[in-house]
Parts: sequence; C-alpha cells; structure tokens
Amino acid sequence: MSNRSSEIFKKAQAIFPGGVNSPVRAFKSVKKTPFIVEKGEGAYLTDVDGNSYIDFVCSWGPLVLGHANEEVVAAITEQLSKGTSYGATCELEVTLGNLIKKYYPSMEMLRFVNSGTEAAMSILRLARGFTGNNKIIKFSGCYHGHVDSLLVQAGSGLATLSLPGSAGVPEHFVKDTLISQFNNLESVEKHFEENKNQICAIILEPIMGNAGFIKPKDNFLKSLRELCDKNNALLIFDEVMTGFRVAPGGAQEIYDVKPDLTMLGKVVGGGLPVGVFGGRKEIMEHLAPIGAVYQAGTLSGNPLAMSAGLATLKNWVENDNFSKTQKFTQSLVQAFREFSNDHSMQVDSEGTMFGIFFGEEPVESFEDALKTDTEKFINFFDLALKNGLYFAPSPYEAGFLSVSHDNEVMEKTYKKLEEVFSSL
Ligand code: KE4
Repeated sequence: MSNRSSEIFKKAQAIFPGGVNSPVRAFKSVKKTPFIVEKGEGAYLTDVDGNSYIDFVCSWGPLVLGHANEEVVAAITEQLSKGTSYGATCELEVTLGNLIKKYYPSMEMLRFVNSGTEAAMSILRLARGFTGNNKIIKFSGCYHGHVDSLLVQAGSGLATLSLPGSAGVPEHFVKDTLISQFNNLESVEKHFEENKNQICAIILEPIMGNAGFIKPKDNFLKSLRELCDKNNALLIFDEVMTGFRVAPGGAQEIYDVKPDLTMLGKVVGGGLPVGVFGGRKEIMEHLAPIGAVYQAGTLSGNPLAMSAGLATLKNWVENDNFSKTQKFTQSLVQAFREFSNDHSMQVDSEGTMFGIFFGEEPVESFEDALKTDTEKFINFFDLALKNGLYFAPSPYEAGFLSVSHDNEVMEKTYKKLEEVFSSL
C-alpha cells in the first residue's frame, strides 16, 4: 500500500539527489525509504501518514529543548517582528557570544558563522594563517563538515556510505592532511617526527560522535595538548556535536584540557543555522578586519538565529535542564544493557549524548567501529522504528536526548525497547 511518505519521497528524488538535502537522511545504510516529517513536538516526530516516533536524533543534536519548544518559539516570534537579518551588528550577538564565553573560557574571542562546516573551514584557514604552516592532523572517523581538505577518512555520512573520501577534491587539497587513529598516540607522534615544524594543528572531535560514540581513553586528550605544546602546533577541538551536549562546557570541561581553538554549532543555534569558532585572543586577532586571514558571512550572527540560540542555552544550562536530561540518558544506557543481555552490545554515554554498537569488543577507534555488527544494527533500527523509536539511521552516528525526554516518554521508551530486543 503506497503511503504519503513514499509518494512525497518519490517527488523529492526527482529534484534532490537521493531525495535528500543531506546524505545521512536517505536511510541508505539501513536499507529503508525514509519517512517524511509532518511536524515535531517535544520528544516526538510525526510523519505525513500520522505515525509518531520518539526522536533520539533531535535534528542530529541541536534540539536540547525538543521540537517546537515554547520559549524558543516565543523568542523567534518576538524577534521576527523586529526583522530577521540586519547585515550589521546587533546586541543579541554580543549577549549570545558572552553566554558562550561563560561556558567556554578558552574562547577568549569568537566569531559566528552559519554551520559547523563554515566553522571548520574558517578555523583551518585561521590556524594556517596564524602559524604559517599548512599540514594538519585529523583522525580517521572524525567528521568536521564537508570541508575539502578534511573529507579524508571522515565519519558521519562518508562512513555511512563507506566513502574513503569525496570525489571532486583535488589531490593537492589533501596532500597536507595527515591521518591518525583516535586513541593511538603513536600515530600522532609519528606525524610530528616526520613533519618537523610543518604541522599547524591537530583537529579532532574530543569525544567522537561521527563514527558512532567513542570516548577518549585515559590521558589521550592531555597527551595531545602536550604534543602540540612541544611542537608549536595548535590544538583544535571540534565541539560542534559535544558542545553543551556532553557537559555545559563540552569535553574540554570534562577532561580539563584547554584547546587553542574551539568550534561549536548545533545546540548554540537551537535549531536555526549557527556555527561559531573561537579561541586565544592572539590567534583570533589575525582575522579580518584587524588581521590578514579573511573570513565573512552574509547571515553570520543574524538576530533571528541569535534569539533562538539564546533562548535555547538559557533554558538548557541556566535552568539546569542539562542535568535532568543527563539522568535520563544514563537510565537509557542502563535499559539498553538490561534488555540486550542476549546480544553483545557496547553502549555508552556522556551527558545527554549516547551511542550503541553491536559486537563483543570495546570500540576505541573508527577501525574498531568498522568491525561491529552493522547487519544487527540495521535489524535493530528497523524494529525500533516499527515500535515508534527513531534512532540515527546509521551505525556511525550518535544519539541524543532533550529535556522533553521526560519520565513519561522514557517509560514508554523502555517498554518499546524491551519489545524490540525480545524480537531482535
Ligand atoms: P554542519 O555543517 O552539518 O552544521 O556541521 C558539520 C559538523 C562538524 N563537526 C561535527 C562534529 C559534526 O557532527 C558536524 C555535523 N554532524 C552531522 C551528523 N553527524 C550532521 C548531519 C548531516 O550531515 O546531515
């Protein structure tokens, strides 16, 4: 029986490659036709055929207050009557910027952009402009947006589609991109030995969320800090996904490691397009108009997105909704471990972000993640969706909760999960 989702998806396929405006939404790796969304409300997504799902994707992280949160809607509505974009500085940018600085003291100065990709592109150019070096170390499985020189052994959609890199990126764009393995310090030391005084920075997701969910071991992050100090290289934390998610102050707060530069996104826009990068003042002052590193954006810092970001952060960290949601995230991990006792799973979380792998072995790198049981993940995803639970449609993504994932929603979730694992 055809339904509205498949009818609309067919029309989407006629005009968008793969029927989507971002590859991971195509449900390709889980071998299904994606549902078409009619609306989001709190912890729920409802498709055009009236099916509702408890949403553990939360728009890939931004929606810490759930869909259509009333404070965020009110803030956007109020701003709408005063205009959406000025192309000139407004106080909202300063207010949101200072709120971010309060939780990220390493970001002595910052600049707003419109996506995580733009933040990555800008931070890379700034690191090269400041140090005068071109080589960059990244980690296999880390994804920093679709920046040409970072689309090498990246995670997220590339891992989902088993793409080693991207067509259309000229060899000379990636010749300065050196690849290491997450949690493998020697693989980083080697690059510094072989490329003395040529490496401008290390960039990484301090907790990986684009190869599935993978935490740094022991003193991995502290050791990267020491390596950068010893080799005059910058340490860049991509906290687009972990920022305000794993802790209000991100992974840098949890592991007490101070990066030279940080990029944020997702949560800071509360569902509207916002990215931000920042760090040490002496580095940031190399940016135009006071420095020689050019970077710009028509809608950067626009008041509409700023108002959404402010309403989101205020209600998330200032109202202590973060710690409430963290508790429910921990209980979800507990439920996974309890119901899956016949299936070997690796389940872990940090703050309000979690991840699941099917397999016996702990997952400490992208290489480990590639060895997990993806067929079992596909079956799990399919059964979960049939039971009204929507997890990320890829084994190489993470999961998220919002303040709307309250006691009532999570009780329903546990019942559904028990059903899923009884038929898996
Ligand atoms: P955007 O350009 O998509 O706003 O951000 C890129 C980005 C940068 N850094 C990290 C750590 C990220 O996770 C992302 C984007 N994350 C993916 C999901 N894993 C976005 C979803 C998508 O690509 O559709």
